Amino acid sequence: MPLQIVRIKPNPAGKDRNRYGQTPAAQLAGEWVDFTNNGTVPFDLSHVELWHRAYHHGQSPTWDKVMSFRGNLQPGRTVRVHSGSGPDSVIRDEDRRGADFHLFSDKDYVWNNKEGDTPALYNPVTKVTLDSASYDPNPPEGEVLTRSGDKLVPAKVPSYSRR
Ligand SMILES: [Ca+2]
Repeated sequence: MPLQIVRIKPNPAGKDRNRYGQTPAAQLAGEWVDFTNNGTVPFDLSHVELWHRAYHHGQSPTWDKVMSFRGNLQPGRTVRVHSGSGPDSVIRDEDRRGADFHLFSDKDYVWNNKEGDTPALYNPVTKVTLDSASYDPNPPEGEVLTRSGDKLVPAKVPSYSRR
């Protein structure tokens, strides 16, 4: 499939909530996932949805829809879906780099820390999963995970393996 989930920052650095129990918009926008059109022709996003694994107390996880899209994604272009509602001006430079389009899910934090997660691109008309990739529980804080096979993994080499 030309559409591929390529990167995710599931656990932005810093506290999830401030001391008033609120989430600053820039902090929320620091949680994001990227997908790219790796094909050679424009990809129609009008039947594409982004989903994830939602965990509920004591129950099996379910698939929950994060958002849907519209328009055509040109070859080689990357969409970044930020958590929260923006506006665009709250996106920090580090969270802006590396993507061509920035969208907001209009949701609170989406990507699980404790349980890990599986971003999936789904076509609800054909009921085909276009792409999905998982990451392990407890992703490092502030880390961008990159695609490797069917996983999203930390890019940095752990210091203990550098001897
Ligand atoms: Ca998270």
